[in-house]
Amino acid sequence: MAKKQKEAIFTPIGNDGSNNGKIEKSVDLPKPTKKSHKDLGLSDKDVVGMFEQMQLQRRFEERAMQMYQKGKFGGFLHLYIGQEAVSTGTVFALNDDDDIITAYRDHGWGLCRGISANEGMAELYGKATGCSKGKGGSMHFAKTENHFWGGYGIVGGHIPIGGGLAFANKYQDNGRIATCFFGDGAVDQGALHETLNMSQLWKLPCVYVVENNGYSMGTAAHRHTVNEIHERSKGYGMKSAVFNGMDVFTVYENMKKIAEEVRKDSMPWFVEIRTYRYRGHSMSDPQKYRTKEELEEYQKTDPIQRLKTYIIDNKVATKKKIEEIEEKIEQSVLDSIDFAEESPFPDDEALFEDMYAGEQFFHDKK
Ligand SMILES: Cc1ncc(C[n+]2csc(CCOP(=O)(O)OP(=O)(O)O)c2C)c(N)n1
Ligand SMILES: [Mg+2]
Repeated sequence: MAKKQKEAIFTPIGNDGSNNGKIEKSVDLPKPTKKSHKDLGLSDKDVVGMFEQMQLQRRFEERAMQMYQKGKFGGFLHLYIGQEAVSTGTVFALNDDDDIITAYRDHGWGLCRGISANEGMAELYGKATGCSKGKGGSMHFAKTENHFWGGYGIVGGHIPIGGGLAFANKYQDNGRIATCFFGDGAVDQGALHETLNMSQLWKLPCVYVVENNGYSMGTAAHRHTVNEIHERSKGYGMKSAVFNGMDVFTVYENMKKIAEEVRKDSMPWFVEIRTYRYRGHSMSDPQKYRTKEELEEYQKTDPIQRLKTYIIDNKVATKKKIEEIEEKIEQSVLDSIDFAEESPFPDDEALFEDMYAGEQFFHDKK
């Protein structure tokens, strides 16, 4: 009797990256909100501010990519391009002193939480004027005084720290919540599940958010994980949501509601925000795992273009005003390159500084 042929575990991808002629959508985008900015309680100024912020993140990274390609700095460089509505909608929805922690795709988050283009670019160049004094680089942007805790390179490794931030807020009874962002590649890491369990048990005020951008390095989400990601919450009896991350109003609307609930009830949430990264995983990625057509499909939903059209069509601001903002941002990013290039590298002694938390505490004890 002929042996039954083994079922293929993976759908084969053509060697030319064509996926055998099929356009495979790696992430299904739920429908965006139909509400206007006024329905959401946003002023015209807020909307223009959202545009400005997303445009800054985009131009900063496009220029950073160019400088990297010119060999101006090295190391890893993971770009957030395409995902800007997630950071921007969230930061507008949260209070300024709510905590944010994320993985290594962190430039957009840092800029949104008040790292200037100068401080960001200098950090990429490893200069002492950078947001992490030039000792963190691309993956370790941070601005703790603005409650942005970085920037972590180990997939899922920062998730318990996110839970810890929420624990501290609860312990200090300060009314703040924590938000912890990570990629679809982190959803099967043990650290996530240990943290979800303890968070539900201890009623921690934390929003755990998967930024599902379709891929974990070169592996599409449906090839590395079973079921719908947001359903992970069920095992912990945790409240959850899934929504579109290519529309800044949708992110704002949902994150605002969730943050209010988390603050009121002191209970965690598990959220999946669906988005898409336009560039490779990092700078050395030939992107054989997806087609040009797939990328172009998602680019049609571009969050910045979408908001720009909304602003002009609804007369929130004039086309001229938008162009002025674009020019201003372009100039600030170009200036940041000069600033980074002219800044000094950290002194040798800096190697021994910032090694331990509470150094000040130890000094005080001496
Ligand atoms: C524990 C661990 N395993 C493997 C890696 C190597 N690695 C770096 S990024 C990455 C993919 C993560 O993808 P995802 O979580 O979806 O985030 P994205 O890059 O899409 O933002 C992997 C496997 C790592 N950094 N840490
Ligand atoms: Mg991913």
